[in-house]
Amino acid sequence: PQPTLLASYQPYPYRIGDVALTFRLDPRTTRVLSRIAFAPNPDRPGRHDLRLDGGGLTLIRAAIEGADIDVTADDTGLTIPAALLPDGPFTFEAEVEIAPETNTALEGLYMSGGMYCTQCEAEGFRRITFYPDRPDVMAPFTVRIESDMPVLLSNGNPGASGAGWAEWTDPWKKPAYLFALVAGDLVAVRDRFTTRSGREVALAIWVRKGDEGRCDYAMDSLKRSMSWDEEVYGREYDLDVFNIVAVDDFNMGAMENKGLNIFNSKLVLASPETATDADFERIESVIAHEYFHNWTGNRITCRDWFQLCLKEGLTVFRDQQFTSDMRSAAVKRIDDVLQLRARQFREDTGPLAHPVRPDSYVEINNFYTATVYEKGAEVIGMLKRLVGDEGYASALALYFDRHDGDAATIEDWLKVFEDATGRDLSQFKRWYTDAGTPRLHVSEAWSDGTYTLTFTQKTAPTPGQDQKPPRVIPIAVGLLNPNGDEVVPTTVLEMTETSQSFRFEGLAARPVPSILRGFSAPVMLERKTDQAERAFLLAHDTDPFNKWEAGRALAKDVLTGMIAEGRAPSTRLVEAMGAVLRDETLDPAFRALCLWLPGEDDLAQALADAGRVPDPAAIHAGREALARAIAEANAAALSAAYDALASSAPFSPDAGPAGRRALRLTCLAFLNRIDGGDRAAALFAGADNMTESAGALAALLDAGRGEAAIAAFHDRWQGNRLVIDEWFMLQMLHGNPARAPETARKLAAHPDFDWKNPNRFRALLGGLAANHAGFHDASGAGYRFYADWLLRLDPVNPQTTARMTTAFETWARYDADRQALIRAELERIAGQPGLSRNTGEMVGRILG
Ligand code: B3K
Ligand code: ZN
Repeated sequence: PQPTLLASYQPYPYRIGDVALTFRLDPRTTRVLSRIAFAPNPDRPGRHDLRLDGGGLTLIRAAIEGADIDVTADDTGLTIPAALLPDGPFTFEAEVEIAPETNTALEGLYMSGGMYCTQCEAEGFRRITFYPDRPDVMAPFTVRIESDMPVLLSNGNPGASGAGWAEWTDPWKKPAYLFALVAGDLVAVRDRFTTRSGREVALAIWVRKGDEGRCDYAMDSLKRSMSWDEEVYGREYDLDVFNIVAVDDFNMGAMENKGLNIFNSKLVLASPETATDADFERIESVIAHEYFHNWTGNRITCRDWFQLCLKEGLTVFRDQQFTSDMRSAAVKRIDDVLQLRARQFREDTGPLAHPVRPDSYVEINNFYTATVYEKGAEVIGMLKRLVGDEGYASALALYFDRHDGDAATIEDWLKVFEDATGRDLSQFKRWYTDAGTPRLHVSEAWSDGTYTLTFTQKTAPTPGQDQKPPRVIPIAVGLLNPNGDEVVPTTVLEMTETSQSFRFEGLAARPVPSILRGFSAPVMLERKTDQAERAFLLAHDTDPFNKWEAGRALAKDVLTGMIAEGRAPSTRLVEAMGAVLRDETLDPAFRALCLWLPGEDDLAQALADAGRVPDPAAIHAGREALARAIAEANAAALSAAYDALASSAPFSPDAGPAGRRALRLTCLAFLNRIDGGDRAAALFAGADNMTESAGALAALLDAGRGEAAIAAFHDRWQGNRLVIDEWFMLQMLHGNPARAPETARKLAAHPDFDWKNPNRFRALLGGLAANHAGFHDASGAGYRFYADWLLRLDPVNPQTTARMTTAFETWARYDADRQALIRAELERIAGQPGLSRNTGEMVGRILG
């Protein structure tokens, strides 16, 4: 297939005045009638054919200005020759037939658990009717739904309705990817919100009967999001209703359709008994994210899909700010950087590396990546640091003012910052156009009270980009004196050259530097230092991110030494961990993060970076050995903390109690290595919430005594799909990794393995891929099993299959045998007749 290129962008030759759609719903033969008012686009003078996108549609009838025309569609759409079109504006009508029941790809109109729902981003609307399915074509929509389903929903405000039909009007012009329709036997949990200018908004979360008791947290998160966006960004909601629908079969997390957000039920439904603290936090942030899209995405959308980061990077940045305000900013920053490194750095240093704004794609759904989302958010964080909080606020005000109603570009975005602050951002723009994570090397010099830091930046070539000119890097630095007092508070150094020095004068003693505070740029810091200095910063740094980072780097040094050189666990680290654990002045959630050892995939990358070939089994064994050493040396403190953190208060999902549970479960994970699972068994028996229940089950599996608990957990929760997903996932992630391929095979044969459901598929197969030592088992059994299932899912659901090929993106790190095994699986997939375009593109890129 031919790639689509950013450089080939052309405006669509027509504009749309309005769109009227009628749906006659039926599982096998849904009729969609459309009436679209077109007018020539003055930005594309001349006469043009009318090209409409469409896929999998049966055309029943098409008409121009009310007169039937004879056209035939191919498998990508239909073209009406200019000769058949009037000179000025005209109306196009079509009637098509589709079969939602057989739509297993979950794109377009499909069915989930007996209800009708839609997913149109990025290019799903063309599976509903013929249309210019591109984000720069925007129009107001009116929708009529005819169905005997009791609840009929679409975008915008409700209009007239009667038995078996309902009408909806969306007054805001929007691109087709924001279209949504839902019809089902649903119940609503309702609430209200009054915007600060006095608009009364009726809020509703629609779920299947029986689920209405698990919507409170989502509703509360929605109201807090609405207030926050008013307070912090001055953005108000703009319709009379805001509807959220939970569906069980969904390819990703959620979707920001105008006025009708559709969510994976995992990100709506929660109660203390069924959801973990991590689930609650994720629900809060995704509810906020989708709500924030109403301004950053919907009111201002993207000109084309290359600009995806315009809405996604910004909306992730906004949801991160929201969570920092609702919870602990330090903990949130650490969590975000952990995710960034685990997913985005991994992507950016491998065969799938691409710019935050890509310039070519075969299948756009393959570009909803950590780079576009999370690195896209980091780039905005850097921009904010460079222009300051006030500069950021005025640039954003200008952005909303200037571009409301537009389909905008990254150039537009940068221009508002330039106009609002007077800064030249031409070099900064490289963060959007150049792929790859810069390595930032630091060296230092000290003489006569002057301390000099010299930085050198270097970015390795990425696919299709050999040259990497220097970028602007904001480096937040603070200096401590040898007593641990801060002598230079956080200062932002602005690096613009390949190599650059910065001097600090008038210091009484050689300082200890704290570099890249708050993780001020998404780079890999390279600095020669020793364990003593890392332990010093862990004890004294005033910047919470760098305090955590020092402990993390220390743990990584120790672990790579243990794994690659057979060194003993470092007593310095073991003691430093004990000190953090006992430091009651620190937030429990922060202490839990400090104690948590780097993951195995992370260690594999660290070893590869150091020029070594990672051995997955040795990594697992090394990490286990260090965890055990920490547990043995700190047994009394861990046990005391574990007991002291027990709570008899009623469950609250708030950050405070959640942080105490996180620390307590971290203590458990260490103690579990020396108590044979006794505490875990007691906790499992007594837990009244899913956080502790799942934590205890994980520990029991790790201790090799999970069997009875696995059975009991399944018995108790077999009616709850989301909890059963967790049940599959925990078994894949915990226990002896050598048995993971076998466990996977056993679970795939379980009657509950409903593999066409993306959550269930991800629980088992995603769980296997996340079990580093199990997935990379030397026999290749993990790879083979995984590839078998990708091949099975591909014809059913190409989008989810393609996304999951990323388990193989790190193949080049490993030894020749594993490389050969992985390549063989990738080639087997690539050679599959009829392989989807989605998976074909991904596998091709991974193979290089
Ligand atoms: N915009 C959607 C993602 C659509 C993914 C299409 N493959 C959810 C979000 O980012 O909020
Ligand atoms: Zn988004």
